[in-house]
Amino acid sequence: MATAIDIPTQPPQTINGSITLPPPQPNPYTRARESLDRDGFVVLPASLFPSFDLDALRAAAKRLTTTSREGKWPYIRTLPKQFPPWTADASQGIWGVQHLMHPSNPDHLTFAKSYFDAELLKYVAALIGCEQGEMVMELYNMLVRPDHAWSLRWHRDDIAADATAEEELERLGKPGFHAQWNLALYDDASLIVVPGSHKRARTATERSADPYEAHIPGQLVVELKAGEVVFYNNNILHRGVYDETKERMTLHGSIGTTLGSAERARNVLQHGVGEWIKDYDFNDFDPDMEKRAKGMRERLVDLGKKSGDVEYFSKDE
Ligand SMILES: O=C(O)CCC(=O)C(=O)O
Repeated sequence: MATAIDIPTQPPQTINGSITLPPPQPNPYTRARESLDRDGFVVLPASLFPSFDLDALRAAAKRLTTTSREGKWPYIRTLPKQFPPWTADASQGIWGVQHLMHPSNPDHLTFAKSYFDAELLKYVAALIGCEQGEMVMELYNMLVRPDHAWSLRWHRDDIAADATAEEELERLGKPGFHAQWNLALYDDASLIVVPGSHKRARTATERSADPYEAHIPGQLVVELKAGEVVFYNNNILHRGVYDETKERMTLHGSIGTTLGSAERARNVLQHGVGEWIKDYDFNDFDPDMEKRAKGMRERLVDLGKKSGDVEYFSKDE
């Protein structure tokens, strides 16, 4: 099981009346980046994000999940399909809700406040290695408990299962140019990763394993407490294993950077964000958030213009 990295805050020590400062602690953003680079994921404690309003987010998440299960929200991840595109047909059940910030969602601002949260964006910039002014708005979706027991196969988000070891290494050697995270609104142990696998080709065991193999050597269940955030490299070997009896409402976001826009175009636009983002109105945001959000939206629209048509990653699965 993974636990959140500990960000210590030590008070000054007093010895014989004089104050000695504690040894300097590494900056928390740097520490998070080191963990992500080393392990392929990093869990951040809820205490780092005091501005997340979990009660408001849960209420908004419940409303949209109910609407989605009733077939009244067309942007859903449907069973039994792992990759986009998904249809709007909820009759076989859902495992995700897409486009939380779509302006037709009455609660879109509640979700947007967590997506454009100033502290979250500081971590995003540090984890990607870019400036705030280079960040690009991408996806904000939600992963929910499926209507029956279900799981995703082992995969890397942007490398096909039949890639050769050379192809895997070539892709893994390039920067990801984005950050992807899960923010759990309820305790969540659905995500399973193989730490360190974001830096190497699959082993012979991993390559020949059943796609739904229950135990891959070294695998680790990422156990999130409500309010915790896991950032992970989306090309780490991972899967989702879902318990239909346990409430799951985990916000699933990604943010990119202009440094890598061409690389990211397919990943983002295959989810259909381009259809509504141009009309997005940020006027209800507080001025700082409005500025951040508008900049990130503009950069996404530019990316859409440059990238043209996009293909789906794995259309039929
Ligand atoms: O359920 C999860 O946390 C993992 C989701 C996932 O692997 C995916 O959407 O590709």
